[in-house]
Amino acid sequence: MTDDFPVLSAGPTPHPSLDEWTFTIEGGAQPVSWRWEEFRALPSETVTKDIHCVTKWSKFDTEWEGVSVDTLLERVDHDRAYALAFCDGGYTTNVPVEDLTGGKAWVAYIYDGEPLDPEHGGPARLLVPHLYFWKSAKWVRGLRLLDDDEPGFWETNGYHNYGDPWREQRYWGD
Ligand SMILES: Nc1nc2c(c(=O)[nH]1)N[C@H]1C(S)=C(S)[C@@H](COP(=O)(O)O)O[C@H]1N2
Ligand SMILES: [Mo]
Repeated sequence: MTDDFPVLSAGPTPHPSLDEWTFTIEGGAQPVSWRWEEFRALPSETVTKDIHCVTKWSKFDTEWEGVSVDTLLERVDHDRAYALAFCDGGYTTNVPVEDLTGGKAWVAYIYDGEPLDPEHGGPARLLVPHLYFWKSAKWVRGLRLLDDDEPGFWETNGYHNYGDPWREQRYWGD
Protein backbone atom coordinates (compact mmCIF):
# COMPACT_ATOMS: atom_id res chain seq x y z
CA MET A 1 0.00 0.00 0.00
CA THR A 2 1.06 3.58 -0.31
CA ASP A 3 0.30 6.86 1.47
CA ASP A 4 1.29 9.16 -1.33
CA PHE A 5 -0.44 9.13 -4.67
CA PRO A 6 2.05 8.25 -7.42
CA VAL A 7 1.55 9.85 -10.83
CA LEU A 8 1.66 7.44 -13.78
CA SER A 9 1.11 8.98 -17.19
CA ALA A 10 2.19 7.79 -20.61
CA GLY A 11 2.59 11.36 -21.88
CA PRO A 12 2.46 15.01 -20.87
CA THR A 13 -0.39 16.34 -18.70
CA PRO A 14 -3.00 18.06 -20.88
CA HIS A 15 -4.59 21.30 -19.63
CA PRO A 16 -7.89 21.56 -21.49
CA SER A 17 -9.87 24.78 -21.21
CA LEU A 18 -13.14 24.20 -19.37
CA ASP A 19 -14.88 26.43 -21.90
CA GLU A 20 -14.14 23.89 -24.59
CA TRP A 21 -14.37 20.75 -22.46
CA THR A 22 -17.14 18.29 -23.27
CA PHE A 23 -17.95 14.75 -22.26
CA THR A 24 -19.46 12.79 -25.12
CA ILE A 25 -20.97 9.33 -25.37
CA GLU A 26 -20.81 8.02 -28.92
CA GLY A 27 -22.32 4.87 -30.35
CA GLY A 28 -25.90 5.24 -29.12
CA ALA A 29 -28.89 6.21 -31.26
CA GLN A 30 -27.60 9.83 -30.99
CA PRO A 31 -24.30 11.12 -29.61
CA VAL A 32 -24.91 12.72 -26.21
CA SER A 33 -22.62 15.47 -25.01
CA TRP A 34 -22.35 17.66 -21.92
CA ARG A 35 -20.40 20.87 -21.54
CA TRP A 36 -18.47 21.34 -18.29
CA GLU A 37 -21.20 23.39 -16.59
CA GLU A 38 -23.84 20.88 -17.62
CA PHE A 39 -21.71 18.00 -16.47
CA ARG A 40 -21.10 19.59 -13.07
CA ALA A 41 -24.85 20.12 -12.70
CA LEU A 42 -25.58 16.39 -13.06
CA PRO A 43 -26.36 14.47 -9.86
CA SER A 44 -23.07 13.33 -8.30
CA GLU A 45 -22.02 10.71 -5.78
CA THR A 46 -19.21 10.59 -3.24
CA VAL A 47 -17.55 7.18 -2.97
CA THR A 48 -14.67 5.74 -0.96
CA LYS A 49 -12.72 3.05 -2.80
CA ASP A 50 -9.45 1.13 -2.85
CA ILE A 51 -7.42 1.48 -6.04
CA HIS A 52 -4.85 -0.95 -7.45
CA CYS A 53 -2.06 -0.13 -9.87
CA VAL A 54 -0.57 -2.80 -12.07
CA THR A 55 2.92 -1.88 -10.84
CA LYS A 56 1.81 -3.34 -7.49
CA TRP A 57 0.89 -0.36 -5.38
CA SER A 58 -2.56 -0.13 -3.88
CA LYS A 59 -4.09 2.84 -2.13
CA PHE A 60 -6.92 2.29 0.31
CA ASP A 61 -9.98 4.38 1.13
CA THR A 62 -9.56 7.04 -1.52
CA GLU A 63 -12.49 9.48 -1.64
CA TRP A 64 -13.89 10.68 -4.93
CA GLU A 65 -16.85 12.68 -6.14
CA GLY A 66 -18.24 12.42 -9.62
CA VAL A 67 -21.09 11.33 -11.82
CA SER A 68 -21.99 7.66 -11.95
CA VAL A 69 -21.71 6.18 -15.45
CA ASP A 70 -25.23 4.85 -14.80
CA THR A 71 -26.47 8.44 -14.64
CA LEU A 72 -24.73 9.26 -17.93
CA LEU A 73 -26.01 6.17 -19.74
CA GLU A 74 -29.61 6.92 -18.70
CA ARG A 75 -29.51 9.51 -21.46
CA VAL A 76 -28.23 7.10 -24.11
CA ASP A 77 -30.32 4.67 -26.09
CA HIS A 78 -28.06 1.70 -26.88
CA ASP A 79 -27.55 -2.01 -26.38
CA ARG A 80 -23.81 -2.22 -26.93
CA ALA A 81 -21.61 -4.47 -24.83
CA TYR A 82 -18.25 -2.66 -24.93
CA ALA A 83 -16.90 0.79 -24.35
CA LEU A 84 -13.66 2.52 -25.24
CA ALA A 85 -12.87 5.54 -23.08
CA PHE A 86 -11.08 8.34 -24.93
CA CYS A 87 -9.08 11.21 -23.48
CA ASP A 88 -7.27 14.46 -24.09
CA GLY A 89 -3.79 13.41 -25.15
CA GLY A 90 -5.00 10.37 -27.06
CA TYR A 91 -5.04 7.71 -24.32
CA THR A 92 -7.74 5.05 -24.63
CA THR A 93 -8.82 2.10 -22.53
CA ASN A 94 -11.50 -0.52 -23.08
CA VAL A 95 -14.02 -1.69 -20.49
CA PRO A 96 -17.09 -3.90 -20.93
CA VAL A 97 -20.28 -1.87 -20.41
CA GLU A 98 -21.32 -4.20 -17.59
CA ASP A 99 -18.17 -3.11 -15.69
CA LEU A 100 -19.16 0.54 -16.07
CA THR A 101 -22.77 0.11 -14.90
CA GLY A 102 -24.51 -1.04 -11.73
CA GLY A 103 -22.69 1.44 -9.48
CA LYS A 104 -19.20 0.32 -10.52
CA ALA A 105 -17.79 3.35 -12.34
CA TRP A 106 -17.80 7.15 -12.16
CA VAL A 107 -16.46 10.15 -14.02
CA ALA A 108 -14.77 11.82 -11.06
CA TYR A 109 -13.76 15.48 -10.72
CA ILE A 110 -13.10 15.78 -6.98
CA TYR A 111 -10.49 13.82 -5.08
CA ASP A 112 -10.18 14.01 -1.30
CA GLY A 113 -12.45 17.07 -1.22
CA GLU A 114 -10.49 19.09 -3.78
CA PRO A 115 -10.79 19.53 -7.54
CA LEU A 116 -8.86 16.70 -9.14
CA ASP A 117 -5.24 17.68 -9.84
CA PRO A 118 -4.26 17.84 -13.52
CA GLU A 119 -1.55 15.22 -12.86
CA HIS A 120 -4.21 12.83 -11.60
CA GLY A 121 -6.54 13.43 -14.52
CA GLY A 122 -8.28 16.73 -13.79
CA PRO A 123 -10.61 18.16 -14.81
CA ALA A 124 -12.17 14.69 -14.83
CA ARG A 125 -11.15 11.05 -14.97
CA LEU A 126 -12.87 7.75 -15.25
CA LEU A 127 -12.88 5.80 -11.98
CA VAL A 128 -13.31 2.03 -12.29
CA PRO A 129 -11.94 0.93 -8.92
CA HIS A 130 -12.68 -2.79 -9.23
CA LEU A 131 -10.28 -3.05 -12.20
CA TYR A 132 -6.59 -2.17 -12.37
CA PHE A 133 -6.05 1.56 -12.33
CA TRP A 134 -4.94 1.89 -15.94
CA LYS A 135 -8.66 1.44 -16.77
CA SER A 136 -9.33 4.66 -14.84
CA ALA A 137 -8.61 6.96 -17.77
CA LYS A 138 -7.34 10.41 -16.81
CA TRP A 139 -8.49 13.52 -18.74
CA VAL A 140 -11.38 11.45 -20.04
CA ARG A 141 -13.54 13.15 -22.64
CA GLY A 142 -15.97 10.43 -23.48
CA LEU A 143 -16.98 6.87 -24.11
CA ARG A 144 -17.36 5.20 -27.49
CA LEU A 145 -19.91 2.38 -27.24
CA LEU A 146 -19.10 -0.62 -29.42
CA ASP A 147 -20.49 -4.03 -30.34
CA ASP A 148 -17.02 -5.56 -30.43
CA ASP A 149 -14.30 -5.12 -27.86
CA GLU A 150 -11.50 -2.82 -29.02
CA PRO A 151 -8.28 -2.89 -26.96
CA GLY A 152 -7.04 0.52 -25.81
CA PHE A 153 -3.56 1.99 -25.35
CA TRP A 154 -2.08 -0.30 -22.69
CA GLU A 155 -4.17 -3.25 -23.78
CA THR A 156 -2.48 -3.13 -27.20
CA ASN A 157 0.89 -2.67 -25.46
CA GLY A 158 0.93 -5.80 -23.35
CA TYR A 159 -1.43 -5.14 -20.47
CA HIS A 160 -4.26 -7.56 -19.79
CA ASN A 161 -7.45 -6.89 -21.74
CA TYR A 162 -9.73 -7.04 -18.67
CA GLY A 163 -7.48 -6.30 -15.69
CA ASP A 164 -9.01 -7.86 -12.58
CA PRO A 165 -6.65 -7.12 -9.63
CA TRP A 166 -8.06 -10.03 -7.60
CA ARG A 167 -7.04 -12.42 -10.35
CA GLU A 168 -3.83 -10.42 -10.87
CA GLN A 169 -4.58 -9.97 -14.55
CA ARG A 170 -1.69 -7.65 -15.29
CA TYR A 171 -0.44 -8.74 -18.68
CA TRP A 172 -1.74 -10.69 -21.65
CA GLY A 173 -1.62 -14.35 -20.64
CA ASP A 174 -2.14 -13.71 -16.89
N1 LIG B 1 -5.12 9.50 -20.02
C1 LIG B 1 -4.39 8.65 -19.29
N2 LIG B 1 -5.00 7.98 -18.30
C2 LIG B 1 -4.30 7.11 -17.54
C3 LIG B 1 -2.93 6.88 -17.78
C4 LIG B 1 -2.30 7.59 -18.83
O1 LIG B 1 -1.10 7.44 -19.11
N3 LIG B 1 -3.07 8.48 -19.56
N4 LIG B 1 -2.22 5.97 -17.00
C5 LIG B 1 -3.04 4.93 -16.34
C6 LIG B 1 -2.27 4.17 -15.37
S1 LIG B 1 -1.22 2.97 -15.93
C7 LIG B 1 -2.46 4.33 -14.03
S2 LIG B 1 -1.74 3.34 -12.88
C8 LIG B 1 -3.29 5.45 -13.54
C9 LIG B 1 -2.43 6.36 -12.70
O2 LIG B 1 -3.21 7.37 -12.13
P1 LIG B 1 -2.50 8.47 -11.23
O3 LIG B 1 -1.42 9.11 -12.07
O4 LIG B 1 -3.58 9.38 -10.80
O5 LIG B 1 -1.88 7.71 -10.06
O6 LIG B 1 -3.88 6.23 -14.55
C10 LIG B 1 -4.27 5.52 -15.69
N5 LIG B 1 -4.95 6.45 -16.54
MO1 LIG C 1 -0.63 1.70 -13.96
